[in-house]
Amino acid sequence: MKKALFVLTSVMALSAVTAFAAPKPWVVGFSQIGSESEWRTADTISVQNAFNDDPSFTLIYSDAQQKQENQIKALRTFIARKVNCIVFTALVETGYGPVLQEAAKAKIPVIMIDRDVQASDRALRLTIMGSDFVKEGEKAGTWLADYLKKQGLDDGKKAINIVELQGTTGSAPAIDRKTGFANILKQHANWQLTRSQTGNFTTSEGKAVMEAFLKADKGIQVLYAHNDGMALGAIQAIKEAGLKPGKDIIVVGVDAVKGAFEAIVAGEMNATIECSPLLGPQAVQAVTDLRDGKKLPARIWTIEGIFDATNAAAALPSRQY
Ligand code: GYE
Repeated sequence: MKKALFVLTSVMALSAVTAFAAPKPWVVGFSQIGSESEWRTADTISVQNAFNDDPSFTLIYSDAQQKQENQIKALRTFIARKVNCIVFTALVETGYGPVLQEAAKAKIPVIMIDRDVQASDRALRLTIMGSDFVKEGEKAGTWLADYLKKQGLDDGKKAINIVELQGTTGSAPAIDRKTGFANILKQHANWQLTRSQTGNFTTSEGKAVMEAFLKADKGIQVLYAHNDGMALGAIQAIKEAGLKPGKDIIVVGVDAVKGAFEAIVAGEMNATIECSPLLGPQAVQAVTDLRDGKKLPARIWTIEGIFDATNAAAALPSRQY
């Protein structure tokens, strides 16, 4: 009798444990590209906080420090560890086909955030969430056309001398922001893109490349930078060359980071096209839906605006990045 009672209580205790134990957290591997910009830092923090705040997930974070081989290694480690899901930002578009195939073979779903892989590899990932970089480039061009017209600076005939600072060569935002801006440039026969070089999305390289541009060309009227970090570096170079950024040279960037708002308010930058890095909550939602067996949309867009002297000061206090 005593023994039977012991067995019974043990079974009860065991079923109580099974009934109340929290399910094992889902393990998510996040392969980030590095920390090249203010934008990237905000993005990393957003994703880490969103997953770490949810006890039903365990996040494994890996920083590739701008090296594709590090990123491929990290993805292989995630596959070997049999994570439940991979969240991935591709440094450049090409070169990930084989590792994505390995993930597919291991039945590990891959959710891209921010930067996508090349079109021919897109069937290997589940979805992509982030910004429309082509549209951002188009917004920059359209904003410029409008501004030049309002300022009476463009008669449609006299050449407008534009220089471009590109992002990391081969990355989705550099390719697409160039394409988007070129779409608008094509509509203005007198706009001339006289120089276009990579500044690798960093402030220091943006400054160095702009210094070289300014040395070679005294007639630059517009700078279009693929991110604000490079624009802010270029602003330094423009000042050091004895010119007034925002006045002698119109400066347009992308991201809408705090530094750009401050430069616009100071009259040293003219516009920034918003690209939100706050992808964490959206990423958690997508992974949760995936875990719940829901079908994810093929594309999850973020919604973004444009900031210039007309609205930057009012928006600045509430900016999160
Ligand atoms: O614009 C830039 C960053 O991939 C959209 O990468 C991102 C870009 C962002 O370094 O600042």
